[in-house]
Amino acid sequence: MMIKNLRPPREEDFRSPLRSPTLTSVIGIALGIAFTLCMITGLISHLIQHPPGWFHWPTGPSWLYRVTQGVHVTTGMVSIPLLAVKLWSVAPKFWHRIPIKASRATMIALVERGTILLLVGSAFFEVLTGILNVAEAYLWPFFFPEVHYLMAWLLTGSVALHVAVKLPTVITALRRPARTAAPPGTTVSRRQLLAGTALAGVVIAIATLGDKLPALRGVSFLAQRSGNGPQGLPVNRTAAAAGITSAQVGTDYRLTVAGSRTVDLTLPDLIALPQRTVDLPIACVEGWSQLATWTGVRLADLLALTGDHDFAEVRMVSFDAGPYGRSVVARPLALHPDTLVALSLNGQVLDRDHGYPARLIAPNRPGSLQTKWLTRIEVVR
Ligand SMILES: Nc1nc2c(c(=O)[nH]1)N[C@H]1C(S)=C(S)[C@@H](COP(=O)(O)O)O[C@H]1N2
Ligand SMILES: [Mo]
Repeated sequence: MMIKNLRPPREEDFRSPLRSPTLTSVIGIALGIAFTLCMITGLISHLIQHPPGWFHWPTGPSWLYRVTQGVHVTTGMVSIPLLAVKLWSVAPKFWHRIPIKASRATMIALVERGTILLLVGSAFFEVLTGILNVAEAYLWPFFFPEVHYLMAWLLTGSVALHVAVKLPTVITALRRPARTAAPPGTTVSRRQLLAGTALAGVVIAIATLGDKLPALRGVSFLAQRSGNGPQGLPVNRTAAAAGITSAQVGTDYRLTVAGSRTVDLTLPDLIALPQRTVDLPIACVEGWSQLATWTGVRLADLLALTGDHDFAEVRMVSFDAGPYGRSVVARPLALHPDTLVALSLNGQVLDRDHGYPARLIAPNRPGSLQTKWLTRIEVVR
């Protein structure tokens, strides 16, 4: 008896009459839309951070990246309940035994099972690493963005193949007249199951998006990062974590602007230059974003000190030797009037955790490229 109960489940063990090709199709389409939006916005974020020669990200509107990255993280989160219900709806198939014979049918069945394994595996990997990244739990030995990006292509390929194979099934299933009542043997109708899944998706979307919409901030439990940090702005990496020393940012501080001419500027030098104040968001790749008021020197004004006008791009170098200690600013953004070397935030001298004495802030740019603790700016011709 015990032994019998311990055997792995069989296809026939799954009895819920709620499972149907129609349910699987409807949820599958929703999941397909969520994954597509997530992939496109993820690809945009990747291209901005690792731009190939042909790619040009516009300098505005300043909130565009905030929106694309918000869509990326939200669609990723919303895909969790969709993925769960989708897998539940086809669960019996995973326990279907393939009769192993030296036949074409066996071959095809095994290949299909293999591609499904890739599909489910890569989907789980992407969603899981995404969630853990949003929670800032780096539990893995690899550099998250690279692996998340590569697996996204595996997932995209698996999804494309899956859609191509299943399209006829989906079309047939959706042509069937809708069954509204609860099927015999259950009290839940398919419509209720779908409504429940949709509700879960909406709750998660609100919980994720809330840090961008002040009215929702109080209920956004998945957006824990909002509001922490000095000067009313979250901190991604603190000065202590980045190993910034008091000597580096004390009275001996110099900002070197290097080009045909090289100038070393003290903090009082920077303060004496014309100041500009702009409202720009920090939009972290991890999903949180927040508007703030920044005051500082236009990057274009600093670059003018070098006498170089035909430069291709500009390199921002931080005291921080970590992965986000350097960034490249393309020429159009470097010359944009709102691109600042900021010295103050929300009316106060920049907190050390926000990049004191000087940090980059530019419109429509991922937070990861808004380099803090600047020590050197290099013109690249
Ligand atoms: N030097 C340096 N600059 C950095 C980082 C970093 O780790 N080192 N983190 C970046 C990231 S990922 C974000 S989201 C923003 C956050 O800025 P804040 O901490 O001032 O809010 O700073 C960016 N600038
Ligand atoms: Mo970030």
